[in-house]
Amino acid sequence: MTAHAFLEYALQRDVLRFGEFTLKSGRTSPYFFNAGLFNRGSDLARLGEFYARAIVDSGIEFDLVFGPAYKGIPLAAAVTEALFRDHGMDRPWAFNRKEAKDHGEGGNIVGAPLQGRVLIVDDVITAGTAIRESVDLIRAAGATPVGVAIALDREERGRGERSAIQEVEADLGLQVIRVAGLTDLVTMLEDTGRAPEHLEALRAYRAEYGV
Ligand code: OMP
Repeated sequence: MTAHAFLEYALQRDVLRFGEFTLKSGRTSPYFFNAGLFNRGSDLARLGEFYARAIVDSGIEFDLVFGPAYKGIPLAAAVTEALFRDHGMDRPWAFNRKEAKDHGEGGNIVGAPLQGRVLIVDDVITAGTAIRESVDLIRAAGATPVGVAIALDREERGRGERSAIQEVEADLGLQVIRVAGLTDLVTMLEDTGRAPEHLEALRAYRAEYGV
């Protein structure tokens, strides 16, 4: 199963770690997914392959891939490359600068003109804060965000009682495409008997913040 293969890879590369981590949302998590540690050429090639497969399987229709600064930028590059290499889909891509620029080419968007149906590529959704910022930015440019592709769905509550993903889908009108989720991780650890000492903590965390 692709999700398990992806999680295996993330564990092997130390991108997925167990311990005690404070999240952006303030929650204390027994695991953390640090996509920045996919820091080799082979990682980008494989990562692009996983995302591209999930995107194509979802059947989503889109005109452009957008990578939000900073971590989304190499992801969007890897994904557009893999969409072309593995699936013959040659799509434009763009990203934003975080800093305002007052000289040179101007503007905060780099790459292809930000227009049409936009697929955002990001690393993780926890409470859904980061994705809202990207949606605002794309709409402000006059384009239409239609979906977001992420590597890991932590399957947590968003701002209210619904899951962050349900909120993103219902409130922002985006189709969420994910390579793997927390349930996949728990199942994989159960099936392989790996990291039994962390499994309990994952279950407890899920009982507290999951949906
Ligand atoms: P939300 O904005 O709450 O959805 O959190 C998503 C962001 O949190 C990601 O874009 C990351 O910057 C960061 N994050 C991770 O990278 N990995 C995790 O496992 C958890 C988080 C997090 O802080 O929730």
